[in-house]
Amino acid sequence: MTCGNTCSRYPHGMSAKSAIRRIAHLDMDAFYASVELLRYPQLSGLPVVIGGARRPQDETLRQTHAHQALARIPLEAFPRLQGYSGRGVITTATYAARQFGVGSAMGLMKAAKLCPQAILLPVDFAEYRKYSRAFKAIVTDIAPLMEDRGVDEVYIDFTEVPGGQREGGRVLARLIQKAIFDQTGLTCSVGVAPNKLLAKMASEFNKPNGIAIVFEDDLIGKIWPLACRKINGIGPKSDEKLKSLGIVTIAQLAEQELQWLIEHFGQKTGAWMFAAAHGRDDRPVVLESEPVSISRETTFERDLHAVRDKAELGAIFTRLCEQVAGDLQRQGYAGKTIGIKLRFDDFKGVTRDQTVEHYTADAKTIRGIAGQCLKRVPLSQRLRLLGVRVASLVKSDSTDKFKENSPPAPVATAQAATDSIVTTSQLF
Ligand code: TTP
Ligand code: MG
Ligand code: MG
Repeated sequence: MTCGNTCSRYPHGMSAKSAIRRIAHLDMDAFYASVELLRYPQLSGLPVVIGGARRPQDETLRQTHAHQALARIPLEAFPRLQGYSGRGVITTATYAARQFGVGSAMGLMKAAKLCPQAILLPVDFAEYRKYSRAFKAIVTDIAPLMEDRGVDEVYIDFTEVPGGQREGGRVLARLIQKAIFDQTGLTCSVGVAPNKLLAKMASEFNKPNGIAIVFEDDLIGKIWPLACRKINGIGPKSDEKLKSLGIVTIAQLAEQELQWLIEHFGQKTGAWMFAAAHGRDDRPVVLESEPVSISRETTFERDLHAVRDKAELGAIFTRLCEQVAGDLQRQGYAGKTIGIKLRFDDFKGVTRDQTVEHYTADAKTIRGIAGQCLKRVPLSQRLRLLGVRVASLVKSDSTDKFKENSPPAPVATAQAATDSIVTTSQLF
């Protein structure tokens, strides 16, 4: 007599060996805002936006109420968006604020028009990093194979974790969600799927505080109706191009022949798009995630013009390159894709990059290449922001003086690079 299902940890008599691949993507809900609400619980349920530099009224708030517990500061004492004037940008907003149409990356002045009553708090990165480390430690206590994907998200391999297969991963997802909430007071959303690509999409399905389970069979019903833009790696540019070719949904993308996609997007991207549209992705969950790019950017005090403010702009540009070079050297990396990011006075953005033969972490070299990138942008409009980014990174000690043929780190793939734009843009 065989032992059958009853003594197996896996459903349907499945052995550990044949356990199906279950990958989770966990993303914290309204992360910066939720961390702020831990110290100001009186703001819960209210529209709150986080962004901009610390202002005199923020200091007043803290000083006037220093003798009180922060949780007892009356609502009237909090600064509102109304009347905001300045150049700050929203990092995130509570779900209550999102109902008014405000959200990440929007200028605070625009947000003030949409939701003047929203409470405005300045960013406190140190606090967010503390909670970022805390929630990740809780995850690895339960499921050790975790990949850090930035301040508020991780991938977790559920496949071999006890209970990781139950209800397609829902039981373990619930356990992790509860442990994070019990120990930090923060909520998160989790998607569990056969791979990272689908898990990342699934984690958004039931936000906030939700869980979504996706199986291979769900591709047609749950994934194909979505817009192509929902695929992590299809950015605004590729999306525009797809739209111009008449492709809006993932289903439409999946209808295309591999060869046709390669003709339009090149071998690498075309093949990747084809696989993604069919829900295929075999990237492993890696414990140590290397940074894919290192960048610095600055928003000017006033808009600058490339010709009229040439000297000032040049000095800022050089400083950014020096800072990026310093970051690279301190962290032990060199890169060979140098890029710039500009935002014009009308908030429109543009990026340019160039990949060179040799890896570098040298400020002058970066400045030279970034300068060439800048020449490829029409600069008649005034600028409000300038950024410099170095990507295609390798560990500098793993390179032979950064020679071209040094093995690139495994992270330097098209897809990882796209992931990192999201991650590093949060660090700007
Ligand atoms: P997200 O996970 O994209 O957003 P979120 O956690 O605020 O909200 P959601 O519930 O939709 O996941 O980003 C995590 C944090 O990164 C966010 O709290 C603030 C920061 N961030 C920025 O600073 N700028 C940005 O443009 C974005 C998108 C995020
Ligand atoms: Mg989040
Ligand atoms: Mg996130």
